[in-house]
Amino acid sequence: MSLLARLDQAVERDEIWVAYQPKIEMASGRIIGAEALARWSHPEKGEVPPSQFIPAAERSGRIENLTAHILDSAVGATASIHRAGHTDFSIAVNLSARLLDSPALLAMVSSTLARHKLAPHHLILEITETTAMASQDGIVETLEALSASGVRLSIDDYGTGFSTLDYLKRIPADEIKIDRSFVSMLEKSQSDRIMVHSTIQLAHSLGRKTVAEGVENGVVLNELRLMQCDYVQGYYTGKPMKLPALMEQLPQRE
Ligand code: G
Ligand code: G
Ligand code: MN
Ligand code: NA
Repeated sequence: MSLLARLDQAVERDEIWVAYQPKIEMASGRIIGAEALARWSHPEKGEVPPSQFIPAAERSGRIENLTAHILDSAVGATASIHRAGHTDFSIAVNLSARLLDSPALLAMVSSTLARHKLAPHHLILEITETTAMASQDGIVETLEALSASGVRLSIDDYGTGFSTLDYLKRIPADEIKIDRSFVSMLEKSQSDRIMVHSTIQLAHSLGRKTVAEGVENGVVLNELRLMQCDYVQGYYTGKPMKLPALMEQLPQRE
């Protein structure tokens, strides 16, 4: 059976699950949230990477169903983290460009939050820079409606889209995630260092927060601290992990 034909079943059978990568606040060193990353444990093919099944789901009209499943898991997990006492924890979920056209998106998001009794500002939706850039009026309206509902928005893969800066004004983003291709080169490349530093300054002057992705060592972490980057995410501060492992890393209550 093809990967695609198995996708609906995979959702029903819970073969598709969510890994959580910690997001660290630079100022406190605390885990203040996580990014939800889809995983497919296929019974025959083993671990199928999202770079394979997400595009397949997009092409075949299955992305809405798949995202509903991932969003439900991620928001449910966050509600349980809140019940364990970590009430400022927030969750970031990746949103495919396709979904921004979907009239059902807003209802999907708000019903999921309501079902798990999670306040909207604890959910961050990540859209890639390429999606944000191509934003036609319809998409901007969808993003504005999401933002007005209290959900936060993040621009993912920032710096990879050969963009004009114009869209940064138009998209109500709360946060910019600097792509790991720049972050990983911080140590060695002067031009990447300048790129990252000026992105942080630009974001701050527009009132947005910054996240550096792909932090793989302490030298890079320290450079980002000097640049006053707000949050970091990367293998050095935490790999994507299952929910119980993430919960173990959160500070225990007395
Ligand atoms: O975790 P990993 O490096 O394998 O993820 C690869 C890519 O898959 C990342 O770019 C990530 O944004 C994307 N991805 C992971 N989970 C989801 C998801 O639930 N929805 C969408 N649209 N993309 C996802
Ligand atoms: O494209 P997006 O930012 O949504 O996806 C994040 C992807 O980056 C995930 O697949 C995650 O596994 C991967 N990732 C997270 N931290 C690191 C890191 O420090 N190094 C590398 N190479 N990949 C990372
Ligand atoms: Mn992402
Ligand atoms: Na990214």
